[in-house]
Amino acid sequence: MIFDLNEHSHRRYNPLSGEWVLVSPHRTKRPWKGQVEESHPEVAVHYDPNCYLCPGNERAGGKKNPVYNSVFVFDNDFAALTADVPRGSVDTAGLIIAEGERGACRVVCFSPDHSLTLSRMRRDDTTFVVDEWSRQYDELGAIPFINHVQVFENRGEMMGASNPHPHCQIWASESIPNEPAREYRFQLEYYRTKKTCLLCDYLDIENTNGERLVCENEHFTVIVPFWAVYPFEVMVLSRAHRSTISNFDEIERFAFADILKRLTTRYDNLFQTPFPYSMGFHQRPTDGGEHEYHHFHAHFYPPLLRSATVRKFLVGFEILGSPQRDITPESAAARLRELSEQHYLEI
Ligand code: H2U
Ligand code: ZN
Repeated sequence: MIFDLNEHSHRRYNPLSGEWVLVSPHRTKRPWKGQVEESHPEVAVHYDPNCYLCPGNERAGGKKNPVYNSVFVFDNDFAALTADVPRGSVDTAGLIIAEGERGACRVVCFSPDHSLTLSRMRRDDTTFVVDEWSRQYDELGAIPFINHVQVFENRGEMMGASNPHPHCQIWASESIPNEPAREYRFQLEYYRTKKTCLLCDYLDIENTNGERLVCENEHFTVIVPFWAVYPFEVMVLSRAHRSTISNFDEIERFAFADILKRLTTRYDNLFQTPFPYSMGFHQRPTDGGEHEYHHFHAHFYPPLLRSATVRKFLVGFEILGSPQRDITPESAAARLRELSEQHYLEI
């Protein structure tokens, strides 16, 4: 028997995290109903008087939103990280360890229109959001004690988003969070050994092969990574070696808005439903270092598996052993690739 990635159980290595994912392709031989949920397009509510993110409304903390007409940013009223934490640490025998952590949390409303999503916003309007992400990275990163800026969006109730109004969060912190810290370490090791960028080299392989490509434009490529854990997980990579959004020029900022719209439209079209996900950007640390080894990318982690209601849970073997997947990244990419870039609600 000859080892075949499409047939035999195997584990795949994630060179960004040093972890393995178990892939069991034969399990997809279980009948696939190709089930499409009935879509229930709700009436679009452009303004919701009870939404704490809509223009002019009062937020839970008592502050009032201005009547904004583009992007709107505010300090999170329930910030997980604040600037006023006293310095301090605990270390008992190297086993009970804690450190004070300072930071800042903000909320970015993408649009005054309560009904919109990244998939349905105009590219020009999303470009204003990209501009704001860039400004926020620079502004928060310039605070002396901030060493990392994490932009992320939780979309959909399934992912714990508190509100459908199009928005994301930014958590800027003193220390570098686990996920980016690990990626920096692996990218740096690769850069030291090979003298090239890990993700530039990876992108070259994916471009030659094309099996895991979802869509691309002149400046960005969307792929289902070889080591993806979530069924329709993707990475958005800048084609040029950039390390932050604030390194993008004007054309790249527009191209980034374009690729986000195209990807999220494909996602929504997959099960004809607003597709839930957590996404975020990994940009270089803001500690003043060059970090030339780091390559800008976005991760999208969507939980849906084979319909609008069947989701993947990381349970059992996955939280006690290793994560596992049935449909291969190659077949997930093929499905995303064949979808239209015209949103199902706009046909
Ligand atoms: P999520 O939908 O990803 O939970 O983001 C909403 C954030 O908005 C959340 O972090 C904040 C919550 O703390 N928030 C305010 O800052 N003010 C409010 O009035 C309600 C929610
Ligand atoms: Zn709203």
